[in-house]
Amino acid sequence: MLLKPKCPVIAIEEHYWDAELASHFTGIEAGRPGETQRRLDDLGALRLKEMDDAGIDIQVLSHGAPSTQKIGADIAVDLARRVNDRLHQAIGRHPTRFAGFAALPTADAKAAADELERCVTRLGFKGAMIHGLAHGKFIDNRQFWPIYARAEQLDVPIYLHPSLPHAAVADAYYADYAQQFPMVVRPAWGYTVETATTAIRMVLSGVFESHPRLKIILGHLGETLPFLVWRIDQALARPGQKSLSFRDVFCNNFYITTSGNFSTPALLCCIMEMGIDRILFAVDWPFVENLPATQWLATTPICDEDKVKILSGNSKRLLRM
Ligand code: GRE
Ligand code: ZN
Repeated sequence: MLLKPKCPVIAIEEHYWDAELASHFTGIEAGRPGETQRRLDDLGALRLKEMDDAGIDIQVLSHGAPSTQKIGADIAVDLARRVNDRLHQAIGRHPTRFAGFAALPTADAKAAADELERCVTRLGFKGAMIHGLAHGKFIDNRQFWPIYARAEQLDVPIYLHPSLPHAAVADAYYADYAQQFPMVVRPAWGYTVETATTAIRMVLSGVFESHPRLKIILGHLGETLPFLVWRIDQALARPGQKSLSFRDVFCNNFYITTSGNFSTPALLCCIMEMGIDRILFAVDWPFVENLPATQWLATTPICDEDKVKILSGNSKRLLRM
């Protein structure tokens, strides 16, 4: 086995499950098959053993999709508080091994901003995670901007995580193949398209003009955007459009993680387009196993100093750990 440099390993897109929150869902959103669900439900021995076996020191925990993004304000505002309080208790049982991202009741953006502040200032959370469309809307919509204003004020990032595509999209784009290839709707492609679209819309919305210090994290090596940033930037700079530098916003306000995408060519592309300081280690456990992630990073053809930045240096700085 290749030795990794001596440094802590912090993984920042690592999921768990809250039974009360999940009781509001049906189908695949209510729980994942077998072993995956057993791991989502575990916040103790099994999780810690799989972290230890792969050399992961700390998981920054977040709920699995769709979290609180499809629950109405009447329920979600109080529910998110209980969910975050329970996560806080779980972190308290292993405070050197776990940290957390908050679940936010996006149905009421003011309440979501207040919950973000409570979670950061009172519970020590590192930011929040939002999963896909919120209540059928893309989250660049102005109704959600109070959340981004507060995140900027608190200087914590918002992690944009995939969730199931809009039902009309799933039907028009994937129905022909969803039976034979259920993953095509999710991590194989559907998640990526939906999340990349959200990120592009965030840039187009002007939210980074109003909130220039807003920080957004994308998983999965940036949901294809580092590969496409040149083309998107060039196309949006053609005449006849509102003035905007896509590259400036993408490379200044966004961070990306290695979750579920352990490709060396893709990583090198990300480093070349965004710089080493914007790339953070993540696995996407338990949807993806820990060991392939740490083994892969150890073998990447980058110097130890850069590996240290990815494995924990960048998250120490961004998440103040
Ligand atoms: C899921 O939410 O079900 C999921 C992920 C990431 C990869 C695979 C997967 O979040 O099924
Ligand atoms: Zn994930």
